[in-house]
Amino acid sequence: MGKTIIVSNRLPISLDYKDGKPDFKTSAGGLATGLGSIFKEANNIWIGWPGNYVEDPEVRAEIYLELHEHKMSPVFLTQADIEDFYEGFSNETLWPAFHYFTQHIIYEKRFWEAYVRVNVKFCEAILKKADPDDTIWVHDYQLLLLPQMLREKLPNATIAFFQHIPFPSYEIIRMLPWRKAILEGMCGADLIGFHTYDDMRHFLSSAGRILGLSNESGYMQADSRLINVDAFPMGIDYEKFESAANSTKTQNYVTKFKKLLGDQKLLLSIDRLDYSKGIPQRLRAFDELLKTYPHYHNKVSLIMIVVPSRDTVKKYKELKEEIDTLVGRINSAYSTLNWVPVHYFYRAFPFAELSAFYHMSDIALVTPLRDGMNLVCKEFVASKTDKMGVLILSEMAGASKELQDAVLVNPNDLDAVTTAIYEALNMDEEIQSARMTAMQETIKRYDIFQWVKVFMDRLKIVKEKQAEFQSK
Ligand code: GDG
Repeated sequence: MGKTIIVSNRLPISLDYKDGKPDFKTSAGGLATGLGSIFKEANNIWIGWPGNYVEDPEVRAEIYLELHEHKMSPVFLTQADIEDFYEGFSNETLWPAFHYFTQHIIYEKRFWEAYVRVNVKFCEAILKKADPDDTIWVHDYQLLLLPQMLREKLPNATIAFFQHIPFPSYEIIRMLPWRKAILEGMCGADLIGFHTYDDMRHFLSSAGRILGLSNESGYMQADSRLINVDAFPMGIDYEKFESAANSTKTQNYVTKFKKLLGDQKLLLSIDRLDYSKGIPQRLRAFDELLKTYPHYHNKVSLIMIVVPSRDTVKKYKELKEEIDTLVGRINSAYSTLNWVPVHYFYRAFPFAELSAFYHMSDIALVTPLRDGMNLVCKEFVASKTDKMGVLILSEMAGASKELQDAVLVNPNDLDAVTTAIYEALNMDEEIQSARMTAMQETIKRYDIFQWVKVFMDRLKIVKEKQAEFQSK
């Protein structure tokens, strides 16, 4: 059996410089944790971009050697790659298209050419490491062309693809001038995974209408190859969030934060800066709550963490300004000397503090306009070890399909979100506990390790079916 190669645009590290020397921090993200169980085994490796532009060839060589020690292999991007492939086609064409923000899509030939060029760059980097019988698991929308590029060079390899963001309706896909190449690129994989059944159906519909590939129970036949398409809703490292919530470190933060905040109900909002997350809409609903129910002044606060992301892209800069303005307006209208309605942080927090925020908050307000899955809501539920608390969740998040015991809302319906907050603030403790327990059972059962296992097991089954099919 060959080795497994994980491929994603970003390696699970952040690269910094200490006294002019490259310095890495391994990322503790969900994907890194889940796949850690694979890529750290045997000869397996992870291939991706370290996340920064590195000009000096000597520094690149140093980074290469250092990462090699950690079973990672870097793909270096030029400034033009970063601008046109990453910020351009990935984040200004595909991201808005796949999240249904058609008004934000930029159609730019230069971006597309860079996207092809960087997918080729990844393919070449993989070919240097791959053997013909390896398993290659490609992740996400930055690398949609890669499965087919790999298939041409390694016809017998086992190639899988998982998309972390939504896959939109055919009506959106057909808008993209490069729709055929994109779908053909994905179809180089043996197994194509999405978070939800709807994403899967949208993909199958586009593959049928644009490539003429019909399917039977999620199996498509392209040339002499069978391709399986299915939904694999991603989980979290449940145990990590549960045990952190009960740890002394988190509890110390909880005590400290509660003392600072005083006796009030806490709403929590955590996202990367992104227009798909519905942050301004959420602030407007909170504003409406304070306007409609003045008895909550001094009694309820919103803790809003916005993690800096893509802030070199114009749309994101504008969004940041809109959020700053809205928070300023709410706080200036309602603050008193001992109460601030919105505690707003434009930065990431260390894990123990994040765990404390999850554990101590009464309500998590997770209202994206679109989200592939959304892990924040699952992390909140896992951290509520006393089973008290309410999750308000957008119907547009992939997670809503599993978490039917959340208070589900349409994030575009301001009144509905305001009412949901009001109901959550007044929810009976027994009901809170019952709903939280049900959600915890779901998330605990299907955690990140189970997700990886189910996906890899399916990949094996697909290869067996293919062998059977080809021998007929
Ligand atoms: C994409 C898809 C899909 C947040 N603030 C802090 C912090 N975080 C961590 C959370 C969580 C992660 O960031 C965010 O994950 P999400 O899933 O919510 O969102 P995206 O980044 O948009 O992820 C999404 C996901 O891929 C996986 O497939 O669910 O739909 O868009 O894990 O904990 N971590 C720390 N400090 C913070 O302040 N340490």
